[in-house]
Amino acid sequence: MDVVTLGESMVLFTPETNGYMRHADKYSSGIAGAESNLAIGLSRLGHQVSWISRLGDDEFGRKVLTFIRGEGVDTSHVHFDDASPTGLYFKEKLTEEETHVYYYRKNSAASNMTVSDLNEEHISKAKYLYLTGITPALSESCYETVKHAIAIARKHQLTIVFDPNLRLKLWSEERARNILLELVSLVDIVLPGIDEGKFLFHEATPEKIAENFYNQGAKLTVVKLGAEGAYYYSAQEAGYVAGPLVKDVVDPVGAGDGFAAGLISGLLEKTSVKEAVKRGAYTGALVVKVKGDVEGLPEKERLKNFMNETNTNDVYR
Ligand code: KDG
Repeated sequence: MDVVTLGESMVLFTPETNGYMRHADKYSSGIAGAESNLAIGLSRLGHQVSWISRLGDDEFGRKVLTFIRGEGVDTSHVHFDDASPTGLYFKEKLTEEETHVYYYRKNSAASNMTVSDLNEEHISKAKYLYLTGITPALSESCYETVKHAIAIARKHQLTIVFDPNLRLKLWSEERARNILLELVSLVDIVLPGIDEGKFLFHEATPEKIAENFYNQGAKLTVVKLGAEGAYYYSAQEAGYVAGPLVKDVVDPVGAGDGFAAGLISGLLEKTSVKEAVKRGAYTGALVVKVKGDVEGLPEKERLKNFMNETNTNDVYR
C-alpha cells in the first residue's frame, strides 16, 4: 500500500441550471469528499491507496462505495453504519464565477467515526498517511480518530501529509485555528492554500507563511497559490513553481485534492521536490477544467502529456 487516508465522502448534487437552488428542478449527482478525491487521484496515477471511512447503510452509502471502489481504491476498511445516514452535499452555482456549497452531514455516519474504525496493521503497511482539516471538524470523535491515526503513523514511520482544508461552515474560527495548528505540529508535510496560511498565522506572503509552518514543525510546506502555482519550503530547499496557463476554469472545487495527488505521486516516485510540486500544480489545473470534484483527475499518461505540452503561467520569470 502506498497511501492510506481517512475522511468523509458524500453524495454531491449539482443543479443543472445556474441561479438560486430554490429554482432548480434538475440535478446531476456524483460523489465528493476531499480524502476520497485524493485517493481517486492517486489511483488514477497508478498508486495503491486505501480510503477508510463510515457510510450510512443506505442507497447513497452504496453509491459512494461503488464509485470509489470502482476507481481502484481499497475500501476494505470502510464500515457501514445502520444508525446514521450518508452525508449529502450540494454545489450551487449562482453564476459561472460564483459557487456556494451546502452540507447536509450533521450526525452523518462518517461524523460518528471513532478510533475503532482504525486498524493499526492495515495503516502500518502504507508509506504515507494523508489527512485533512475537514475530518477533525466533523465531531469530537473524528478529531480523536485523526489524532489516533497520526499516532499509529508515527509509530510505524509513515510520512504524514496534511491539508488544512479550512471549512468554516463546520466549526468556529477559534477552534479551527487551535486544532489545525496542533495537527500541523504532528505531521511532516503541510499543503495549505495561501488563504489558510493567512488565517493561521496572520501573514501575507508565501515565504512568511512557510516559515511559520516550519517553526510549527512541518518539514516540507507547499503553499498553493491557485493559478500562479505554488511556493515550497524545507530546511534544504525553497522556491516557486509556476502553474500551467488555464483559460477554461469550469469548477474550482477539488483542485487542492488534485494538487495533493500529483504531489504525493511525485514523492512516491522519488522525483525532486520541485518536480513533485509541479505535478501537483498541473494535476490541480486539470481538475478545474471539468465539472465535478473528481471527474477531471488525470491518468498518468494524460498528466505527462499535459505537463509537456502546456505553457506555464510565467509569473516568476
Ligand atoms: O476539497 C473538495 C472538498 O471540499 C469537497 O469534495 C467536499 O469534502 C468535502 C468537504 O468537506 O468540503
